[in-house]
Amino acid sequence: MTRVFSGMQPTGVLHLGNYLGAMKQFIALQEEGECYYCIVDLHALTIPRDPAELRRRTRELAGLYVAAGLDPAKATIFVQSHNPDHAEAAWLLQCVARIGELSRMTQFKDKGKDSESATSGLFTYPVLMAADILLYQTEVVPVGEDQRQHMELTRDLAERFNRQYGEVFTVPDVRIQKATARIMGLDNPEKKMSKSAPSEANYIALLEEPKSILKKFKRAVTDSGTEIRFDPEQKAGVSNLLSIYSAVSGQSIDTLVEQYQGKGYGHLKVDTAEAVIAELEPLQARYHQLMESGEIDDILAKGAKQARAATAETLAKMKEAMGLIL
Ligand code: ATP
Ligand code: LTN
Repeated sequence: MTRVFSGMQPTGVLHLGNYLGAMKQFIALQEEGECYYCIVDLHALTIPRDPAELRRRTRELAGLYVAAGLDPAKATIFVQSHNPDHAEAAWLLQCVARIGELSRMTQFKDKGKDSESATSGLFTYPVLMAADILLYQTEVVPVGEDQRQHMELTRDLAERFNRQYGEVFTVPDVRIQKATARIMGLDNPEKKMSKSAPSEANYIALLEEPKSILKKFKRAVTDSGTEIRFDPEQKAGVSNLLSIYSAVSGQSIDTLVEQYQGKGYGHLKVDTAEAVIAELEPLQARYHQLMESGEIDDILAKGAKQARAATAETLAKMKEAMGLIL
């Protein structure tokens, strides 16, 4: 069975971009692979957070994973800090990673490079991500487009370690779902939908009320034309709506374009909103039920045990290869 690993940060609200770009792939892969899905709370610490909020968001994300369709009987769902091997392996890999390559990471350049007060954790963030992945001998990592550079670094670190210390790691492949790799913001279709966006009009949260979802789609920014066609360069807003509609309805973009010939943007917006609401309603119902029952804490306890069991051998191999006494 293919080993699959991916993670999401328990920060901000989870949005439709996370769901379509990452989570839907997680759900599909659990049918064919041995999957580990992690809530990366240690990564969240790279930017100062309110401790109570981090705890709440961590449970919330776990609940959303399960409510969206991840099945704890098929996949291991766990919190990163519950398996201490991640932090330990990250240290070992920091002694393989180079300052030069970490300085070139665009996420670091965007978020911290020019700030004296940025944490050193923000700088070594991608090394912890590499540790997450490599510890599980992962073969496939499903993520959105923005993680491509981090995945290249992960592969480089695996190859360098194997060369320097002997074969320990599987070199993982990235898996990016093209059609939904970059869902754009509703208020600005030139930028990706993001939970750190300054305006709430940018995203649809997974737990958002139907009324509010409809309102945001109605106000979604499009061009001043009237023609409905898929053209992300010239018609970013309309194309984004078509991508979203297609992903939640299962209809191809070509079919939708044909169906909306001669109809205005207004129709497309309302129908997209309704399709999104229909997709999210069962998820929202399951979420509330899960959280109230306390079931989520049992799922995370079981996941932590499974995760620890999966990484012990690789961590021991790393230490041994590097010259530590076991
Ligand atoms: P931020 O926007 O604050 O950088 P984020 O929304 O990217 O955060 P992450 O936790 O970093 O959230 O991402 C979780 C997963 O969702 C990653 O695999 C990421 O690639 C994917 N993802 C995030 N935004 C989008 C988007 N707009 N379209 C498609 N996939 C996305
Ligand atoms: N950097 C990723 C989150 C992340 C991750 C991982 C993704 C941390 N560790 C391991 C895949 C595999 C992000 O910001 N989306």
